[in-house]
Amino acid sequence: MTAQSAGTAGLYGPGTALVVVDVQVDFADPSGSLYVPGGGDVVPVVNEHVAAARAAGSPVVYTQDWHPPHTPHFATDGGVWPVHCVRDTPGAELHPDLDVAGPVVRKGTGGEDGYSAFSVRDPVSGETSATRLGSILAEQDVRRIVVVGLAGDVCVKETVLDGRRLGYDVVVPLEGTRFVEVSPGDGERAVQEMRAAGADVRGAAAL
Ligand code: VGL
Ligand code: ZN
Repeated sequence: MTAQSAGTAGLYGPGTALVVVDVQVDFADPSGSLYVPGGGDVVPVVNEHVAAARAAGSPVVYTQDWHPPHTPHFATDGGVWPVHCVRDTPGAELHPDLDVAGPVVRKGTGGEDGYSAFSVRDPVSGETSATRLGSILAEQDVRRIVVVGLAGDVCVKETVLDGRRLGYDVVVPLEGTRFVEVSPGDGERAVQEMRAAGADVRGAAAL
């Protein structure tokens, strides 16, 4: 293994899935409306994980933040985030260089907050509902997930915490994520929270 290559050795096999979170133009491209610093750098790393997962027979599942033009998720409608990943717009597309080799689970489609890949939450009523991810993983007898993508301190973190709550073993290779750090220290705190929840967080955070 060279210094640049992803730490994929021994990571994948039947029973383990790769979950690629929100590698989308608005997060990964510097022109994106919610750019995660260095976000585009994860694309070649994630592609290495996709190749390793496929070679070892691991399912690969992608998520896509997919918001209506108006949602309480957006600051313009009372929420906290700049408008991003509006359905059917270029910013919502998966990164053009990402290797897509599995189902894409869209989240937030009904105006909910869709932080975790497993569940969405109505920001008004607080009601949560499951995405398709859990059933896709169950169909393939997945017990362990490797989570990469954007942003490490938002949707990756919530996916990891939800995965642990649901009883999955969870591995987070930090080379495959970047942090948006709305507040300084969010990245480091996210790493601590994921570890405290029992996730196997590997490598060094790009912070
Ligand atoms: C995300 C903020 C708002 C993410 C999604 O994918 O990390 N962050 N919506
Ligand atoms: Zn969003």
